[in-house]
Amino acid sequence: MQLFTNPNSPFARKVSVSALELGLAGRIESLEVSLTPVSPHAGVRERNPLGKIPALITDDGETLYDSPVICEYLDALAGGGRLFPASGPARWKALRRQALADGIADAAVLVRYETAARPVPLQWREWLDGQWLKIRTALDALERDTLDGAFDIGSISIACAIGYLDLRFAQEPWRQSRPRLSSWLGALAERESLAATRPG
Ligand code: GSF
Repeated sequence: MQLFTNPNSPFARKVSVSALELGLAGRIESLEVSLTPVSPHAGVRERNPLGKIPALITDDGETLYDSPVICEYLDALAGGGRLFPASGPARWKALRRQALADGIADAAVLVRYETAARPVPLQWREWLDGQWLKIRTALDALERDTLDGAFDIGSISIACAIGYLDLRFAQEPWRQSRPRLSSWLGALAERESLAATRPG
């Protein structure tokens, strides 16, 4: 398999962490690319019409995207039910956590594009504030979440989204008012798959 990826992408990191956890990393060749909406990558666009990473080319020559689909595919390849609970409340909890964390990462990536790629006179303050409101409100929800010991696609996604915040917005003091989330994440970050894929 081949994976269009970048070490600083929170979504591609979800795939790398999942592959390591499932013992599949050795079967995936990384194709490292850099891209933004204003500097697209032709090879990625050929495989993913949305022009986004991660995109996985399977051994059958199919391309899969986006990160939730790729991670669930890898889980199935490894027998299923390991990172994606098969059914019941645990499944919906993991999927909702993934959705919330991916939403944080989506908003953070948009803020990054607006501030790093968009010319300063065109930047829109209220729109940036709107993205930060999503991020902060979602972090507050995670602080209230019962962050149990389950290690699944939910916890992987949270670790990757917040890892991206720490990479790009190190000045954001999110830990100050969220001690539970902070200590939960501190312990999780020691895990081999997360330590090995730390961005930056
Ligand atoms: C989001 C992927 C994404 O935004 C997923 O895989 O879960 N829902 C998708 N990827 C960014 C790179 S990043 O992680 O910073 C991307 O490919 N951006 C290029 C673009 O044209 O938006």
